[in-house]
Amino acid sequence: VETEADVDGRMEAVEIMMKFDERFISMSPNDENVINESQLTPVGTTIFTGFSGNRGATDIDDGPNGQIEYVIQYNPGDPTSNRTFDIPLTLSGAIVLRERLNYEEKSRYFVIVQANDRAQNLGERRTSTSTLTVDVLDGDDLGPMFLPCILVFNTRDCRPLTYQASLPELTDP
Ligand SMILES: [Ca+2]
Ligand SMILES: [Ca+2]
Repeated sequence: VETEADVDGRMEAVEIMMKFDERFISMSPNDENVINESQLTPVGTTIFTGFSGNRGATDIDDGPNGQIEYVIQYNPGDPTSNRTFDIPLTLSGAIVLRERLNYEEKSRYFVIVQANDRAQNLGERRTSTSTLTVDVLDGDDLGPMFLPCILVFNTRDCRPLTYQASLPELTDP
């Protein structure tokens, strides 16, 4: 005969199992990180390591369920942010510049970084996101230009302007 206490005990066990089985991961308390980066920073430079070590997300599960990897997500509100930056080593979380910055074109990026654990079943992976704001600092990268300058598409060169000089015809006295 099953008593009420037995049922209670079983429920409790189930609750505890659920609690310890698979937990959500959470990003660092400062879920808004802001860095400044010069527009002259070379492509390939590591620009942010704030998620490395134990400074990023935490996940207290054991085994793969507690291992964290980081990926940059597409941001619909800032569609170029995920191709301008990259996380080549997902376990390190270090963010690397992948495309040139151009202060004159775009001075701020919102990079959505997702942390996920490595549960074997992809569908069971838990995730958490954090936003890295990258403010681009101006650098001295411009050439001389005649004004008005109409930029040639995708370059920093001006479309050649044509000038016309009219010289009065010289007549012999
Ligand atoms: Ca987990
Ligand atoms: Ca500049």
